[in-house]
Amino acid sequence: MLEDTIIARATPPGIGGLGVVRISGRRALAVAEKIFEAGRKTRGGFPVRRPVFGTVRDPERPSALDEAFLTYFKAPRSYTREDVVEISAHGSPAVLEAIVRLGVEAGARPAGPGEFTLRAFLNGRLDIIQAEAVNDLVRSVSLGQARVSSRQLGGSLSRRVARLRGRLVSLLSGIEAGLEFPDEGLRTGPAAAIKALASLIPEVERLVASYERGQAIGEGVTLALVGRANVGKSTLFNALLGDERAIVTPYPGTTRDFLRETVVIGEAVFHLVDMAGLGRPSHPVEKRGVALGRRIAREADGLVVVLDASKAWSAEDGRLLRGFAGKKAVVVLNKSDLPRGLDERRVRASAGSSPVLEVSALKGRNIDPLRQALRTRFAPDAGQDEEVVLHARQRDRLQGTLEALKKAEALLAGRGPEELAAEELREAVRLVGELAGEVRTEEVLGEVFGRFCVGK
Ligand SMILES: Nc1nc2c(ncn2[C@@H]2O[C@H](COP(=O)(O)OP(=O)(O)O)[C@@H](O)[C@H]2O)c(=O)[nH]1
Ligand SMILES: [Mg+2]
Repeated sequence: MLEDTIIARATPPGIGGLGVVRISGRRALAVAEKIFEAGRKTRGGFPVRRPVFGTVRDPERPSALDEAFLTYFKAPRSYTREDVVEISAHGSPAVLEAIVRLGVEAGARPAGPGEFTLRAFLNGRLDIIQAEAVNDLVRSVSLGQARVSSRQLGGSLSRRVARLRGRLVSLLSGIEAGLEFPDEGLRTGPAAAIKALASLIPEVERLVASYERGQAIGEGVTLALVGRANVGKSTLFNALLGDERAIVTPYPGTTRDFLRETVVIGEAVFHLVDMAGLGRPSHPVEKRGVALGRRIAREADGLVVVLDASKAWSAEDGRLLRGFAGKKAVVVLNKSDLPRGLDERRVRASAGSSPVLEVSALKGRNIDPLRQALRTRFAPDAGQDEEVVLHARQRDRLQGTLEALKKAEALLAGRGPEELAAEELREAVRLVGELAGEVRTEEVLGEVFGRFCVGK
């Protein structure tokens, strides 16, 4: 599989000042020599890690295609640990496509999405968590995510997982030694094992819990704006986005399906969804909009419940607040610029633990405090160096590990057979191994590298 040499543009499609084509594999240099001519003759081939100026040319044609810089990274000191050549030309799609085509004619094969990173992984340059971090980093839309991903690319999470695995393995082997050679005093007895688990379990729990924050700075948290028609949801949506995106009208029920836009607040990414009101629809189109709205609200990570503070409390407000109980929410009393009609105590009584904020979406009043409230509620800050789990794949393995550890603890505490507890620990070791890709399965590779395709 790694016999062949691959080529692809490394910069995004479209026009740019510069565009880069990358070649990796044994024949990278040979391919580059066929299509690139150095401006000055370089004795003994291309220098390593130093750009060389020259021209890209079709071996079949006399005139040059473009001026370019070529940089040669000699194996194993390259991104993929293979010989890598990067050709940095002008960013014309036609030129870059031609360079790739010439490279293919010269013996390279077009690379698939994520294939350079896959090679870096297969050649042991990155583990799987780091490979995921590369993909996250290039896709990050917030500096918070970029920072976390950059640290994970440096191996912070991998080291943490490796330490965890080490501790699990030594606990397991202590128990196994006891099972195999009961008389040699090597054994880790149930009491010692329970003690070890008591410190391992909270550590895994913390990692599992960090996924919520990871979501906020990674894929983003989906927040649905819900409320009756005309309470000002679309106006608030625009105020949070800072522009006119949703259609605002004084007529109830004009947002008939939904709008979704992304905002970054602090380090957190939010996808705000503005929908049709959840009141009583009359028009059939509106009815469909309302049904869709209910589904979106149910599936959202959290809600912004919008009430009209200028209107008296209605049974519908109560239904709205109760209807979504059990979902994380922030309650907004909008139209606070108008004379107050709503009894705030009733709202607070029904809002449970959700914060309640007064704003005026129309006048832009209190919008920043609302932004901060959304951040605290849905993306609580962790310490600067706190490790964050960004992927469902990682979270699932950690969750499985946690369950296995808890079962092992319960078995040991209940004086169940130690062999069964050891079995649970083996499962935990296997899952943690999959987490960092030490245990390589087709499934894990597919899960991770499948996501590299454009559009995730
Ligand atoms: N006075 C006042 N009017 C508002 C405020 N927010 C929205 N409105 C008005 O309320 C009406 C309905 O707003 P809209 O955003 O379309 O409500 P939606 O049906 O919930 O999306 C429009 O006439 C808005 O200008 C506010 O904070 N104060
Ligand atoms: Mg609307």
